[in-house]
Amino acid sequence: MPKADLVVVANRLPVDRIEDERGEPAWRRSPGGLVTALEQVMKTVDGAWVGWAGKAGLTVEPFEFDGTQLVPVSLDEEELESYYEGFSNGTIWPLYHDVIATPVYKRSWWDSYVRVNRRFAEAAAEAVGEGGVVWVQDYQLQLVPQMLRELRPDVTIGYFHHIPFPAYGLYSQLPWRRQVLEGLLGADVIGFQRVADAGNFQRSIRRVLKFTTKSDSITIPQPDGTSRTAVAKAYPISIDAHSFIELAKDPAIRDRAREIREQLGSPSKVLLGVDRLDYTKGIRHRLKAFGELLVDGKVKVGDVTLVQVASPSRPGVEAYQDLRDEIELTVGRINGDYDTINHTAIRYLHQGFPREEMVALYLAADVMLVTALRDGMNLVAKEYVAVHTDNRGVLMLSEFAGAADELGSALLVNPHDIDGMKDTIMRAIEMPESEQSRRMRSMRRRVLENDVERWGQKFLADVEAFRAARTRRGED
Ligand code: GDG
Repeated sequence: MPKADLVVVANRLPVDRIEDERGEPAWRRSPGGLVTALEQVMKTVDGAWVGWAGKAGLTVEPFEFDGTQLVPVSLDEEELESYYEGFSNGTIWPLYHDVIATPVYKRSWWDSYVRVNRRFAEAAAEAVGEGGVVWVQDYQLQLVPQMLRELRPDVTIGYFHHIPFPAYGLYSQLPWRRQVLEGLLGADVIGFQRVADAGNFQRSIRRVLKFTTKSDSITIPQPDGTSRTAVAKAYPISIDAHSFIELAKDPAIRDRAREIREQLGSPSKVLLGVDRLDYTKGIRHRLKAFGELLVDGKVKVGDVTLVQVASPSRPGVEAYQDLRDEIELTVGRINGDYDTINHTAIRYLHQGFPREEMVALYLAADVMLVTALRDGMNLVAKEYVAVHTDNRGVLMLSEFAGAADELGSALLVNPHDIDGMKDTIMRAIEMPESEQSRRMRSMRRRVLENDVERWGQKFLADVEAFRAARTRRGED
């Protein structure tokens, strides 16, 4: 396999394994935002992507897909339980989302996390060319930067953290807090969603490792008495706004949006929630606020409908099974009390949909409800804004989602304040078109200017600066 100049390392490869028409295994590009984000960058360089192929026990040799080398890392059933569902999604995910659910600290999960991170680091070390760049993605791989640095000191390393980084008071619970920080500090550039996340990270560095930080820079003492510098700062991720706008212009999708409203019984207002079924997303709080508005008689079935898409997520993790039960009980109760033969209060869909249908739903919705209790960014908020080319529609956005830093013209809410949420839902429903337009215009400007391509360019430009400095040192 030729060595790559840029290697992306992520938990998942950017492809899904499917069966073609003849029943033969084949690969299809997966729809995620990260894949789209990096597609452009990868096309212009000799790129490779290291990641899990999505099926336990599957061992596949590296192969080329659309001009990129894909390097599958194999994970068996046990590792998926301990590294992925266990340490990543049962320890780190709840801890980093402000312990909304209780993190579980299990030593066997940690051991597996170390082992699997090493496997990813070795695969990346193998794939990258002399003096190349490796870009590590997200919380499942926090140890990879340092492991890789030890294997390949010639390589420049970036790491991007897609979820929040918690305040020190919470982070310090982690029994392996030192090892994780040392793992991340193996990178030259450590990117976060919000300025506050970068600040939390730097504070943990000062408290746990006693290293000094100044502005975005961290000074890391080296064994030989010298020191090196790493940068930790915010690079808010975004969406491929133009591809969403293209879909929003498609007459078939616009027709579908009209059809959705008709099929809901033509209510005067459609409210929408789109989330992975995850306890961080505040779906229960949203349902509570909406349910109380029905009880209070402030909204009437037939007049207002809430569509809630909750795409299936992490069914192997117990907290997610419990959450699903709770949400479905609540939806069933509300609908049981308020539905009529021809209208529903909440159209609940525990399903994934093609992107075209998601855009039709966004277009059909008068109000988008993003009520996360904690969220790294929340791309749904940005997607809703991007497709409303007519500047109609209202975004209600949790102040605990990273997107709130950029989308200050949304109706910002504290999802824990149910009365506040109820008032804001009513304000959204009743908002005059002139105000909708003023707010939407300003949000769209932000999203269109700072799209995902720009995000990738900014991050990689900072990584390149480190690579250039390394080359200069090498030449001295
Ligand atoms: C993590 C961080 C951060 C959802 N259901 C369907 C579907 N989606 C798409 C949405 C959106 C994406 O999935 C979800 O992105 P979010 O940002 O809302 O949330 P996470 O999955 O939690 O992502 C988050 C993100 O990483 C990026 O850094 O923003 O904070 O938690 O694009 O549209 N897409 C389709 N069908 C569905 O049913 N096609």
